[in-house]
Amino acid sequence: MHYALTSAGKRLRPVLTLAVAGMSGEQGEAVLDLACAVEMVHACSLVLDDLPAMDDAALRRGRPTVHRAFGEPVALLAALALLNRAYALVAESAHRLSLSRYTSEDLVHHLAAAIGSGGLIGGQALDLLSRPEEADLELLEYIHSHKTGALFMAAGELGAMAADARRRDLEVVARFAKNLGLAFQISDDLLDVLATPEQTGKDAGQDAGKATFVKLLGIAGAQALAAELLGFAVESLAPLGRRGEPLRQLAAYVQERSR
Ligand code: GRG
Repeated sequence: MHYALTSAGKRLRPVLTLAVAGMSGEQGEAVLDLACAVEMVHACSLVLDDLPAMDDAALRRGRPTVHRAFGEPVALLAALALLNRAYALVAESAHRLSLSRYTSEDLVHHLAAAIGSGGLIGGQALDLLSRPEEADLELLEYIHSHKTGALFMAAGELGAMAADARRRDLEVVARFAKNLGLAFQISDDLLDVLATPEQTGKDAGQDAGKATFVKLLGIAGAQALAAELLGFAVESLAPLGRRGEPLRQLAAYVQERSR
């Protein structure tokens, strides 16, 4: 668990949680714990994704994947333990925040919905089961907005809930995070063909047998779609005014990232 969680990841999802909560001045320990829970879910998903039964990856965050370092049984158990710790941490931190608009159950339920068959797990299942030659843009968007986008959305929404945000602000954050997550996945597809393992910390060409935005649209087309989605993400922040500035900076980071 420690190896999976403390390796050199970018922490983009928990940073999103902290940035959204911070927009409303909520920056205490409970929000930090909530952000850690989001990163635990992400780390769990990476451990599972890397297993021989899925991507069979050797390298992650610049070092051997968890199953290569500790064996498959330990990798599976570490992933499950991270997931369970994440739920417990969300429940505990939501309780400590004593919110007026949301209950602790709301936050746990929200995370569970984002991870389950209508979220990460559903997206991953469709990714594994669909034949790459059959995939069109609609299917690819569905897969990635679930497999990757759902956790970005949950990260943003949990941050908004932690700040007791009004429904309207919650919806703005959800729209922003949805577009950011999909753009992030497209940039991931681009880095898979354009970047080296030294840059990304993972094997290059990992997506070779899969349908990707780069295969469907070409490099320039994928870059254009990512830029368009980031444009939508930034536009959707208009109702937040200057408060949305940290989120604009996150969108700029995704536009420029090289790892
Ligand atoms: C039970 C949580 C859970 C998941 C099961 C395995 C699975 C279902 C889903 C896989 C989801 C997945 C790994 C999607 C890929 C998302 C993606 C682009 C990961 C890379 O994220 P970065 O670049 O990684 O933010 P770092 O290492 O920087 O954190």
